[in-house]
Amino acid sequence: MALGHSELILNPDGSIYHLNLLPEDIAQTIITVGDPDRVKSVSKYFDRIEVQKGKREFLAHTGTLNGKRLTVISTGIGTDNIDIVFNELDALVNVDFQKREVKSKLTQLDFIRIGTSGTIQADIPVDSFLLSSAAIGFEGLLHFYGSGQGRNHLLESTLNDYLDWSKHNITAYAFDFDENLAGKLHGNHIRYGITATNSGFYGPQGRSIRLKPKISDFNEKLAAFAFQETRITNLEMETAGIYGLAKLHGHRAISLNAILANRATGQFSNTPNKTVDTLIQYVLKKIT
Ligand code: R1P
Repeated sequence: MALGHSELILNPDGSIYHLNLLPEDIAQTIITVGDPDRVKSVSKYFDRIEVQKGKREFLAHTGTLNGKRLTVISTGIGTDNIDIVFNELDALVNVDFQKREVKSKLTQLDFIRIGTSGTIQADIPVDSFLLSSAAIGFEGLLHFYGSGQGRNHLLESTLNDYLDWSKHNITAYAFDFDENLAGKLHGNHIRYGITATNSGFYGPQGRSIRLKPKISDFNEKLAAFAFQETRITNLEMETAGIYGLAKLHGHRAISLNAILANRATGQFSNTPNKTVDTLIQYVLKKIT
């Protein structure tokens, strides 16, 4: 059945509503970054840039590096934006825009997030790199999809039982990374851990400037959770949504974070731009 004009919204030039992109504008390997300014920090390393388009916080550059076609796109902050970016990127490859119908054959995309994050573990230094082996979402995005089949139920139930935060109306969901894609990005200095994603930067990450978070031991409680020899390592605002929506759409995703803050020791990186640039160069070398 054809998708209605209110459901699959296309701009007059045939591009998808928010991203302003045409199907031919994107590559099969897509780097996502939060900050629109980080898009050019990635594409400046491309040999050639063929597409530069954007709308709102969603800026995309597509080009080639060492013969491989790549797209880098900014998502802005938060999983509300991840919902838009992942549904629309999927539609660009898996929906026939002329017929307004889902194509019968799936095109699989590879997503690599290059993000920034704060660790909650005292022994993880600032300026280190962390690959999320799983992500837990407290912000609720995946509760709006029939996502049972793709979730890590054991992690989810073990964590929710341990936290006992349903009394605060907080129930986490959990998804794993794509192991094969992670294998491609592996390196000696990459750390692994479970990433916690939430809906804000202050209260939802246990930060207090003037307002006190309702759960006073939020970070400490997460930091003390152990699951199959892994632990919760860091807090940010996108990875759980990325892992969930990539899995449900049949795509592969991994999230790499430059650790800029250590919430347990109170430190912040003295060289955040250099650290992010080093991570960008590492990723580009690994995937091309
Ligand atoms: C908060 O400052 C933002 O930085 C982190 C968080 O997830 C949030 O989006 O990631 P990015 O640097 O990729 O945006």
